[in-house]
Amino acid sequence: MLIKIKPGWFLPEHEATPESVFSNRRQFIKKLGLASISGAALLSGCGKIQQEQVRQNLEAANLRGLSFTPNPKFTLDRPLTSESVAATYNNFYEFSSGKEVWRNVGSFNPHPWSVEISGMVNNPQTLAIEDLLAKMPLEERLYRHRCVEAWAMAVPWIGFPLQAMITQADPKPAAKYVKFSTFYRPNEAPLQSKGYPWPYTEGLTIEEAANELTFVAVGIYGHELPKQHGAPIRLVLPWKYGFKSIKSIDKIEFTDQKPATFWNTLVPSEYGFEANVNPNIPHPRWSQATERMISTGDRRKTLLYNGYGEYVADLYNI
Ligand SMILES: Nc1nc2c(c(=O)[nH]1)N[C@H]1C(S)=C(S)[C@@H](COP(=O)(O)O)O[C@H]1N2
Ligand SMILES: [Mo]
Repeated sequence: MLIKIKPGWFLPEHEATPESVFSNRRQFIKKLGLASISGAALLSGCGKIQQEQVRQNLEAANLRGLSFTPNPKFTLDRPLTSESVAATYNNFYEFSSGKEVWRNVGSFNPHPWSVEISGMVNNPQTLAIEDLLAKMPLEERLYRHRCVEAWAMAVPWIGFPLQAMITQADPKPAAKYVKFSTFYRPNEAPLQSKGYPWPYTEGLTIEEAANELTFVAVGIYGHELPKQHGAPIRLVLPWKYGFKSIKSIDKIEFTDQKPATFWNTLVPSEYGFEANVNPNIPHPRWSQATERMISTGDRRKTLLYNGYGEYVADLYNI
């Protein structure tokens, strides 16, 4: 994503390392006639050595397995993205403006953790993540994910509907929006010392927040979230562009004011508050008609609401 005031360290995705490295490497390999090298490994930036590093990195993270029930309602129209690709191609600007977030999360310590629920609610509370995990029945959902940068993946999240937390908090009738914030820890997140409007914030209308699709993830691929995916707790909104799915949440606030959000504050002309996936509304600098799957490189047609219209179309009047 490109911002108007462009610091030297900031690059939009298609100019950033992974993309340029991939295309240069692809040209290079073509020249050498090595086209037989796995397209998937190439596109993910995962040569054999990196695959091994990723595997070791995930193992070293010692992620706890979670018990959950698969929710058969949410199935996919495309193959699942491999874990090693999803875990090495992330957006998490607190740690990196490129995709190699997994290499920069070493100092981040998401344990212990709690989430403060405040604002226009009858039951303000601070929930320790351990208590939440013990209390909430966990389910697994296979969801498509679409980044505004036109890449996509499909992954198995573990968590619970946000609605369960909303019911507990018991919002007052005046609450019209829900605001979410990520931690602010410049000592653990190197880019929080740079001039972005930290902490990262996002927002939903109360109707969007209560929608069946709106999911709070505490795990992925059978275990707790690795740091690069937003440990220990994040939002997953599969019908909206990925930047709405805020990671590592520590505050949820109910309010009657539309919350200021991170990307909308930086570049209002490019990143709206609603940000629903829509192939017919181009980003000001690129088309949104198609998307690229990060594991295989397949190009697919973008689906309106990322294919989730049956759940969310009645929230909007387009
Ligand atoms: N706190 C925070 N949350 C964030 C981001 C971020 O930079 N910081 N990036 C967003 C974007 S643009 C995307 S596409 C998704 C990526 O999620 P993933 O890395 O787990 O695939 O996280 C979203 N949540
Ligand atoms: Mo994104």
